[in-house]
Amino acid sequence: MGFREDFAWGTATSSYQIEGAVKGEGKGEHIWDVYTKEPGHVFEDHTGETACDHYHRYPEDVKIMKEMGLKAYRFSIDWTRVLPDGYGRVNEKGIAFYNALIDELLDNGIEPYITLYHWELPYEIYKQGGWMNPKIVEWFGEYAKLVAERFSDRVTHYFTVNEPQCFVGLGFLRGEHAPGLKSPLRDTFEMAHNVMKAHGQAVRMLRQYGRQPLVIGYAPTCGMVYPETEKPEDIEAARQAMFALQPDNSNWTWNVSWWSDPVLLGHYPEEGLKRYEPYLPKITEEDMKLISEPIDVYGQNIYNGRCVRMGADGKPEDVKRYAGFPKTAINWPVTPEVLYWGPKFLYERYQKPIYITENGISCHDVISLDGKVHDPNRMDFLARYLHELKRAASEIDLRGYFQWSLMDNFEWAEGYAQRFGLVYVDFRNQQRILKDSAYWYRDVIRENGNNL
Ligand code: GCO
Repeated sequence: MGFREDFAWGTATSSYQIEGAVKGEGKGEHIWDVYTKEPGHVFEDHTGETACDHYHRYPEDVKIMKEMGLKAYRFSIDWTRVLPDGYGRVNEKGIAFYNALIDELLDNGIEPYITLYHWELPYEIYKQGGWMNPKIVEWFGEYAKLVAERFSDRVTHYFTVNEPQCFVGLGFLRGEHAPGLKSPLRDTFEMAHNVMKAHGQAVRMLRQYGRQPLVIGYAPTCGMVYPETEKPEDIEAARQAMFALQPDNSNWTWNVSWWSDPVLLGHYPEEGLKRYEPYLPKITEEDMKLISEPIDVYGQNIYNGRCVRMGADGKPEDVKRYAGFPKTAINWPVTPEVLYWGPKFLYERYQKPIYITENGISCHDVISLDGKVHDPNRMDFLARYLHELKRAASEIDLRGYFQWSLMDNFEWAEGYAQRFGLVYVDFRNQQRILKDSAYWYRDVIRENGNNL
């Protein structure tokens, strides 16, 4: 028992975080291009203008992936690199770039997994209302059709939208990510509904225009929940808490069921329909049919979670973390149990094969005097998390794991201050150095996780 023979051991990245080349290649502007130009939005006013210069250095990066023995690589397409306005005119240079990357991956025996939307909302569409404009459903579909037509002869795995919780919540509700808005709740529920419709439309287009049968999934995120003990009542408490709504409306998007029940089960959670009633847009049967267009696999980005137990009142209660609880450089708690309980609860509820589409840690990595990058904290973190995942792999249909991230990159509002990579990037000169963890991960892949 353990990981299946064809388990997809991979790493993940996203376009704006690594590509660079934002000018001169026919790319249009998206909300992050615009947002990062204004001082005060990102740590020390960093931008993704050059990032890891992956656009020019992808052959070297694929070579590194091969050295690490990766079986799979999850990357995203920048919508505005292929459709500068989000619809209409196609930028052939952008298509050529992704074609070259895909070919390089395949030549090196690495399976490409494409994410359609990792937050690059075309500025042209944003000006027309962005996710508030119902036309975005068609526009996103047009983009998915183009991707299917141009890439699906070679790429069979797709994820539609990445972390809607974050791009709606941080971008439009809390104002911490592009475009930096604090919109009324009513608007954010409308956007969320359109995001899910756009997801459904993309699924339809990928199926219709795919040049072969495709494997299509969704890649949401959220904090997971795990039980304090394995007593049935604590497990039940964790299960309930995992799919519950946020107590606080000002952070409502941080939730699993509102985003996944419609897509996988075809309906919004009852409790939410009641609680959010004053803020909801018109929801039709036809909408729900589109949103729940069947998908093949379920992707989930998992970083950490809360521990709960069943309280004396029969309701889940949080278990307080002890003083000095382990945390990462970005201050996230280290909670390996989420890689067992998270996929397990998700599989139970949604009955779809699961991919962990992201999981990883930021550390204070430095180049040591010996010229290497030693990152014992990352190896320890991954060993603990993957050990839990291995247990899950013996119980549920688990297809793959994408470590976040291949290399250090532009960490949104944190700029380059957070290093999540298995590969160190020296942003002064774009030198790549495999960290100790990259070699450690290579060994895990080689053994198919049997050494965990
Ligand atoms: C995502 C994530 C990544 C982050 C990573 C670390 O949405 O997929 O935000 O882009 O870099 O999760 O925070």
